[in-house]
Amino acid sequence: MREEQRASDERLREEQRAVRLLPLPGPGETPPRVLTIAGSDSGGGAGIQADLRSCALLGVHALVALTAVTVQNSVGVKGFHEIPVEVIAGQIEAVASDIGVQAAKTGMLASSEIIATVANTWRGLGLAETVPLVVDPVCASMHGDALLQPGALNSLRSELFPLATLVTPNLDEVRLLVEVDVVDDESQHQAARTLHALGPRWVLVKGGHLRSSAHSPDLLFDGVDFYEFDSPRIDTGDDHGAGDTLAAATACALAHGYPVPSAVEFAKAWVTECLRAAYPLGHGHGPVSAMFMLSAEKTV
Ligand code: PXL
Repeated sequence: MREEQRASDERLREEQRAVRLLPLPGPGETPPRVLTIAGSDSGGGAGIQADLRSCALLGVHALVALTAVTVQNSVGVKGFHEIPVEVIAGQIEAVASDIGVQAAKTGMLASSEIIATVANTWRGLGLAETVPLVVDPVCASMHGDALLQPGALNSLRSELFPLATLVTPNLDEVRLLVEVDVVDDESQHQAARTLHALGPRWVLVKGGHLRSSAHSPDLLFDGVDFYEFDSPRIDTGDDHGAGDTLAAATACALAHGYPVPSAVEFAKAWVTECLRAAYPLGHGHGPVSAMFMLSAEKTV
């Protein structure tokens, strides 16, 4: 009986691993590359720091085009410094021309000038036709501190969205971008249709901010079909970096050649596990944690 129980536990663990894992590179094998075009979080919870953790723990090599340096901790964002646009374009060109990129994601872009630079560089390098691009339209931190100039919403909609394979707004971002207040299933479908009309190939309207629900229903739309991804709501105040993590994991799966619905399904399972493993940090909100993937079984 105990043997049977052990075998069944092992099967369950195998199934969980299968959900979480992308194909891993062998020793000495070059992994797929994901470019993150995003800001730095000095508190280490969100932004490129979150992206790098998810990429590493999913066996993907992350490339970085840094857009801004935030001054923040677990309590809030005190300010940020924008990286000059030539330096942002230079980072994208340098890595794309030499190392090669299988998928990319954008996070904090801060200003209209930076959005225009990213869009023009992406198009100019001929990446728009060949490399999947996940656009996480970051507007504010979880504390409500602005991470994007209010006037830059238009640039996001008109310049970046048409280049996106997938856009991944949360409900606050949906309200800002298309003025749809998502309160139920019907308004979530309406938001997806309105966002899709702006030009991205796919839209994921994340339901995680529907606080009243016991579930976290995300809705994916390609202009024809709707796909629903549900997961239990993980009730934690330590969810800093959840959106970044979802977008990064989606980009990792796309870099492996997954179709968009499978990539989103994988990323949703990934972020749910990261939410389960979230930890407190400082005096405010702690981060979601990809470190649940680290195993104590291996030693050096
Ligand atoms: O989670 C959105 C986000 C993205 N990028 C940076 C951030 C935040 C939230 O605080 O600081 C740099």
